[in-house]
Amino acid sequence: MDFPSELIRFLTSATRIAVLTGAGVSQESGLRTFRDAQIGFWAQYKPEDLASPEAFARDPKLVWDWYAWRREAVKGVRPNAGHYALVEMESKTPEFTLITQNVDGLHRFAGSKNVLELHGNIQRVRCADCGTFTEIWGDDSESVPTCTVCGGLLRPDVVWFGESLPRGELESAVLAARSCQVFFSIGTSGLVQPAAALAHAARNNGSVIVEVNAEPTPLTPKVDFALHGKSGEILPKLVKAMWG
Ligand code: BV8
Ligand code: ZN
Repeated sequence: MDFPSELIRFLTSATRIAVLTGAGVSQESGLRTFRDAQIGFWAQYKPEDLASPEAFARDPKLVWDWYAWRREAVKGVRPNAGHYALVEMESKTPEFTLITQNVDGLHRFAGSKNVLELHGNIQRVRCADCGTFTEIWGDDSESVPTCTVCGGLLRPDVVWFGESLPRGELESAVLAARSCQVFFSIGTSGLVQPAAALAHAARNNGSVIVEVNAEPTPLTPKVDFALHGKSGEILPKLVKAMWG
């Protein structure tokens, strides 16, 4: 794949790069994206109908079991070439911020340092009432495990629809989008707010916007460079074209 020489020139001279990733960057590791139809038992549910406080209040066991199933899926996969290309890009860029919507932890697992997890992390579990984090919990198949401190129900430490994003991470992400010279939007359909607004904040700041995605998205008409294909294939080639 040849890249426009103008894009390579921008990237090699940039000292401040911000990247937003979505579930698409983990697809080649074998994780289904959020919007992909669920499989097996879970095919009967839409993710948006499970990833919410209302769903958890209505049927905590069903929601807990969905996350337990996804936690196991994450344990079984490894970062792909796209994750590692972003580690390399970070090592070559003075100011690099990796903002992710993903909850799988694969960017840190691959070695990325400055990672902002806007939607939390599925490997972390906390009490729905007192917020105490825990690494261990009973695994009886009848009920949702409870907090040893207050007896409240345990839940995954992810941001559900209708819940606010972690303030610190969101503020840092907005700062990075507003101050970067190049903003990448990678493997995301750009449908979920407020994460999707970051690309527009970067654009208003005059950043060069680069989209790397398997298919066009609502952002595509507004980007400077649209690289359509698999991030695990495009990103390593892009890093090679930038730094040999
Ligand atoms: C909030 C954690 C309010 C949980 C997730 C109407 C209009 C606008 C906004 C709203 C609205 N109604 C409601 C809202 C707000 C809502 C929202 O945005 N809804 C959307 C659906 C319209 N947002 C919220 O509720 C947020 N909170 O707004 O709070 C508030 C304010 C003040 C006070 C109190 C409350 C919270 C949003 C966070 C939700 N949690 N995840 C979990 O994972 O279980 S979001 C979830 O969706 C994932 O994090 C994922 O990243 C994200 C997007 O899902 P996907 O589509 O799977 O992934 P992605 O978008 O990344 O798409 C995959 C892309 O990759 C595709 O384009 C595909 O082509 C591409 N691809 C696939 N393979 C590859 C590839 N690309 C490259 N290479 C490949 N190999
Ligand atoms: Zn508790």
